[in-house]
Formats: sequence, structure tokens, C-alpha cells
Amino acid sequence: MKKWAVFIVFLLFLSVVPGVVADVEPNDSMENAEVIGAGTISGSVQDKVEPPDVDYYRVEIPEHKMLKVNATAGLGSTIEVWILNENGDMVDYTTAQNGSLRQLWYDKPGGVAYIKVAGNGTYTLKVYFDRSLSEELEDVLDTVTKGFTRIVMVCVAAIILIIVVIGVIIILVNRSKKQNVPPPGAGLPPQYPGPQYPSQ
Ligand SMILES: [Ca+2]
Repeated sequence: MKKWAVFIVFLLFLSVVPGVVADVEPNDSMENAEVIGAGTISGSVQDKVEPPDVDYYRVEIPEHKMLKVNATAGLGSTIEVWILNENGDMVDYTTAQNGSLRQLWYDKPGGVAYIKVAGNGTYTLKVYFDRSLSEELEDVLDTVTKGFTRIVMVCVAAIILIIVVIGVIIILVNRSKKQNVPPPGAGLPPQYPGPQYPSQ
């Protein structure tokens, strides 16, 4: 099949797959980056032309979330993918070839990120948001705190129970001692009545 026929088939594929967004030119710099959200983006880049066709996308990351990108190179394609911060500094990078999939991520809740694609051929980006690491850490700390609180409560309850049991034992022992005290005079040897004289 000729290359133009493959390209038309590719465009038809994009038009019938729901939720797939095609890259919209011009998007060759951060300044005119295509604004996207979570979803699947399909596009093509070309490094055999001057200037090379690269694609930029701008993503706003929701609060408490981190950005994840699954980048797949089309068959026979070789691509490079960057995630850049709002200043254009690289925060993640990968290359993918011939149908392979690579994942990139950027943990910046509430921040802005740019995705840059360069190379030669077609690609698909699956852009989605996951829980940020700080959220995960908060959950772990929350679980640990709840567990620790539970242990402390069980220990306090056990100590109170032990104190109550010891108190009851002391009271019972004291009561038992009082009941066993002999009446006055009990246990003394019988007294010698002394000599007996007949009465006159
Ligand atoms: Ca472009």
C-alpha cells in the first residue's frame, strides 16, 4: 500500500475512534502548544523536513494528582517524548520505536506541564492523572496514625482493666481478713477456776 493510502487509513481510523484527538498544527513550540486534558492524542512528527515538525501539548494537572503519559510509537516510527515543566525544563524523557510503549510521569499537583514529541513517524499519547505521591504518603501516614491510635486505646483499656481487677482483689482480700478475725477471748486457754470451797 502506498504511503499516502496508509496516511488516509490512519486519518480514517482517528475519525472513528471515540476520544482520540489528533494533533493540531501549528503546535511546534511551547508558545503555541495545543491545550489538552486527559485522553488519547494521536499525531505525527517529521524530522526530515526543515524546520522539523515537532508537537507540543500543554496540560494542567489537577490538584492532588500527578501526570502520567503512555507514549506509543507507530509501526516503523521512532519518537522522542519529553515532559517539560512550565519553564521548559525537562522533567522526564523517553524514546520509543516501532510500536513500543513507554511511560512518563510528572508529580506536580496543580501545576502546568508540556509534552513535546519529536522524531519521525506516528505516535499515540495516552494522557491521564493518577494520585500524587504526597496523596499516597498522606494515606499511608493516616493508616499508620489510625493503627497507632487503636493500639494506644487498646493498651489504655487493658491498663484500666488491670487496675480495676487489682482493686477488686485487694477489696476482697481485706474483707476476707476482717471476717477471719476471732472474737475477743477466742482461742485463749480455759482459765483455771481456782480451789472450790463448800459454802457454809
Ligand atoms: Ca507539529
